[in-house]
Amino acid sequence: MSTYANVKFLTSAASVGQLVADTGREVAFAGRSNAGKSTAINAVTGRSGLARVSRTPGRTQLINFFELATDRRLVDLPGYGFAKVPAAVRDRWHELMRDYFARRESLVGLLLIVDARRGLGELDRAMLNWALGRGRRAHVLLSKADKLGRQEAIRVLRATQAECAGTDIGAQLFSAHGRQGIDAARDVLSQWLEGEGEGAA
Ligand SMILES: Nc1nc2c(ncn2[C@@H]2O[C@H](COP(=O)(O)OP(=O)(O)OP(=O)(O)O)[C@@H](O)[C@H]2O)c(=O)[nH]1
Ligand SMILES: [Mg+2]
Repeated sequence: MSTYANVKFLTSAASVGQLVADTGREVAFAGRSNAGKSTAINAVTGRSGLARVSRTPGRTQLINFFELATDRRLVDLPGYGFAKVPAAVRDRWHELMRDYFARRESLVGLLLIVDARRGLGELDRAMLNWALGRGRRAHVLLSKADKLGRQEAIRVLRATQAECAGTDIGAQLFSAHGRQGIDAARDVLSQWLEGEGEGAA
């Protein structure tokens, strides 16, 4: 299994003009503000200080690129759904996301981070539908699973899987703090980044 030993921060983009060259393959981590996207990137790469973790929701307003190997990237997207963000900031966010998703050829999959205590929300469903509509892979990490009891965690997992039934969207429990589901998430990433079952990139 890859340990992503050579992962490094590449750049932050505030506009589509600043995106890194659209070559190879990349996987984007998306989700509500504070869902645990940056923490998940740190957990799967095994590099605790790589992506910035914040207690203040909505802090990451840039698209951050991390290089795992030549032409293989992880992308930390700014979170959505944070009510206290000013309308102008939200509008800019929408524009940036729309442009990124519309034109990004190297984007092979969406890892959707959903706080297990909340479950899938309307904007999460919109993201999943977008990914499927454009022929991208998608997988849900039900994050912060350590905050739930076992029964409740399993209930949320089953409900999420039921919602995704009939698609090839996977869902799993995940906890960076509890070290749960990290290897499973890595397996998904490496399958997508290696392009298993698809033509070579
Ligand atoms: N208990 C618990 N807390 C977590 C876990 N993962 C993340 N958190 C906490 O959730 C908060 C938000 O984590 P981030 O990784 O910054 O979330 P984010 O989705 O990147 O947030 P934005 O970039 O602001 O959208 C932090 O206080 C983390 O410590 C987890 O597995 N368990
Ligand atoms: Mg973040």
